[in-house]
Amino acid sequence: MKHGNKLGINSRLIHAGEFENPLGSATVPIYQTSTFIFENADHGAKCFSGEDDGYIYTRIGNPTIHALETLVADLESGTDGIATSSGMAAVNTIYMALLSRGDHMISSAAVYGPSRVVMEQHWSRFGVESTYVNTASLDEIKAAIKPNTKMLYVETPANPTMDITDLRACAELAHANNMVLVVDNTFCSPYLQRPLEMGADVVFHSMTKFLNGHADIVAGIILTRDKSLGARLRSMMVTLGCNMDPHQAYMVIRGIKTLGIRIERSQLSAAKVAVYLENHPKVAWVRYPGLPSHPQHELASKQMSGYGSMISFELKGGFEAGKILMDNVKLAILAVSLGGVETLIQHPASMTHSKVSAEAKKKAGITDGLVRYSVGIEDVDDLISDLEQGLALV
Ligand code: LCS
Repeated sequence: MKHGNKLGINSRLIHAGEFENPLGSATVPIYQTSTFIFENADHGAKCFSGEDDGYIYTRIGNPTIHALETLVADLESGTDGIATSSGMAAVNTIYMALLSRGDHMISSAAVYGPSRVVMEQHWSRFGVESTYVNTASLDEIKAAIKPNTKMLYVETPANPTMDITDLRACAELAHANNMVLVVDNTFCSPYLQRPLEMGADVVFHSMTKFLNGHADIVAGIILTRDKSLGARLRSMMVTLGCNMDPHQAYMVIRGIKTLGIRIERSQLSAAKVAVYLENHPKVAWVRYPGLPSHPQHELASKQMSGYGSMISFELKGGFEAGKILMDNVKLAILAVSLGGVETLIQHPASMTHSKVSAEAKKKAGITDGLVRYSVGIEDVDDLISDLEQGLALV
């Protein structure tokens, strides 16, 4: 990084990240290779021993992927970035690297469905215990701590309830109790929230969402601010083989360049859509961190630099009414995922969170009627007209 950390975030989105550039290319080249040539046998041995930092094999490291890893590490104020094939690959790399048989983790009850389901259904088979609480309440977290608790895992804002967890307070609590704080920062991206700066030990993203931003790539990344923790996580990713592909890395680097302008535009529209929905007579409630009615609006204002573009709401007619709306919007796309330039609408209870048990969904506040809306960068008047015509049919 030739400019250091002094540049503003919009400049760093475009110029941060390290890559070797012998030909002076203006963008990061795609090193589409599985393996790298050694100068001689001694050089090969030195690359493997770590004496030489030359590239060996793309699962272990690749210049295009390295450019992305150093770029996102810079944006998140981390020392290490470890790119993964998907957000779920990042989740499982973290669980496997940092939890062992007999360990216990505490997680936000409202998290992306599979992040919870993989722990409850699979990591439990290897002797890892987990408890799910409302991490917006420090008392609930404290009550769940056991002698073998090693990890506090939070998603904020949470998918899909938009609950906000106090990251600074969680970091303090985790460190006082010998736990690592892991934060899923997917809903914010480093543009709006940087958990490592607030004391988190590990941050990760589904880069499928805001960072890439164009609904054409599935990708993940893990960030830390501790070199030895970074080395443990990298070694696990390499061993599991859930590395990114160089072309995928190139696409995400390309998407990140416009992260700032995409977020600024979509969150401006989200604020207007949230107010429109809150004032609509057929809407029961709206959860958007920027609305004063959000229970943690003040906390959101303290730890996020903007309120993002994710909205959850429920219609007075519950699930049946939500279904009519989802089937009748014409501009918003009925699809899972989020954080892209296109507006998406989906039903968490039957889609993204369908594998979470009914009881767990209830406890986490994922009601049957909850509709999730990811605001893109279309004209906001068109989005509101689209909702208006859909709501008229409810
Ligand atoms: N964390 C969060 C907060 C997510 O929203 C997702 C995916 C993941 C992790 C997993 O990332 P992936 O492997 O898909 O890259 N969320 C999705 C969603 O809400 N709809 O479809 C996928």
